[in-house]
Amino acid sequence: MTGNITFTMLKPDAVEANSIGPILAMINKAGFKILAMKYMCLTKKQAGQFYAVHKERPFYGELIEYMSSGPIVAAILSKENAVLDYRQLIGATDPSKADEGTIRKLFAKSIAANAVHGSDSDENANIESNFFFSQLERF
Ligand code: 3AN
Repeated sequence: MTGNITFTMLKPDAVEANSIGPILAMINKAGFKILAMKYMCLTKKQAGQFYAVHKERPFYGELIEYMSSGPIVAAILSKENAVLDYRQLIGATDPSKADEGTIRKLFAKSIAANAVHGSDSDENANIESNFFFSQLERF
């Protein structure tokens, strides 16, 4: 299925705002199928591993604190052209620059607390999916 999956997290701000249902509805309406899903809290260590590529960025510490501050929903989504189509559905990293109708425009509070994560490449979609889910957890 390479090329047809992406990995997403609904981040602590979206969970806190009771936006899990509305965001999942948008994801399904856009044609994505849910291949795997879990509701969980990340430890600081796990958040640090997941975002290791950003280790040198000034916001790394803030990002790790935030991502381990409350529960998240992690999921693997499947659709043709999943990575690019999902990036389009979620909108720009900075919600003030996100297009109208995108998930981040509708639900994100700030560039740090920006409601959802979406993989930026097929390679990272696989790496991120494997970080959270075993083969037995995919349907
Ligand atoms: P995206 O999530 O759109 O792929 P990345 O990979 O550049 O964006 O950033 C990963 C995460 O780091 C973002 N989702 C956001 O939570 C956080 N982040 C990015 N840029 C900033 C920033 N300038 N200040 C604070 N947090 C940021």
